[in-house]
Amino acid sequence: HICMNTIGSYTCECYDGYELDSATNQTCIDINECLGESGVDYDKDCHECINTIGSYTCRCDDGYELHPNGTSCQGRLSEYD
Ligand SMILES: [Ca+2]
Repeated sequence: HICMNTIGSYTCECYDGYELDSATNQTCIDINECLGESGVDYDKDCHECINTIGSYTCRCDDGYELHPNGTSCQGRLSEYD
């Protein structure tokens, strides 16, 4: 993660998919996007959200497959493939 000195202290920023541990404000920890809201914290087309370190992935309903971006589901018979 990235830390910046400020006057008398310092602050840290985390890479995408991570957030500062609120207990210490010093360690970046994975965000569990799946605990959030569908369409806000994870893709609304993600049928079953599965948290991963630094990101998340999805398990898709029958007839759907994981989108190449790994974070949503798309119809298997899509004409847009
Ligand atoms: Ca995550």
